[in-house]
Amino acid sequence: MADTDTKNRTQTVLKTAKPPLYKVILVNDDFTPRDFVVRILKAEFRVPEAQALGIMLTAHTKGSCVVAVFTKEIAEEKSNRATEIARDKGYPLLFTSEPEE
Ligand code: TYC
Repeated sequence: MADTDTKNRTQTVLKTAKPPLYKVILVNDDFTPRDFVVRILKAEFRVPEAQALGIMLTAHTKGSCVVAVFTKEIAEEKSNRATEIARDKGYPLLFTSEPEE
């Protein structure tokens, strides 16, 4: 009997799903000084000066600009933190996050 036993040799290969990514978006307003926007991009998102200037100008002229892409949790954390720092200084500067298409 024992030698007629069969074994199910089907293997399940588990693939690690990649976490969905979220964009952090900088939103334009009429009140926050340009140099403050550049400073916060450098300090909170580790963006180099020239790139920070480019992101700020794009948001300023087009209404918004993608700053960077992170996992959901990090994107939300960073946009909330940067927005709060601006609020503390009395500026209406807004960072939001949304899923990448
Ligand atoms: N529009 C602001 C000004 O003219 C500067 C600014 C740029 C503010 C980008 C927010 O996301 C922003 N002072």
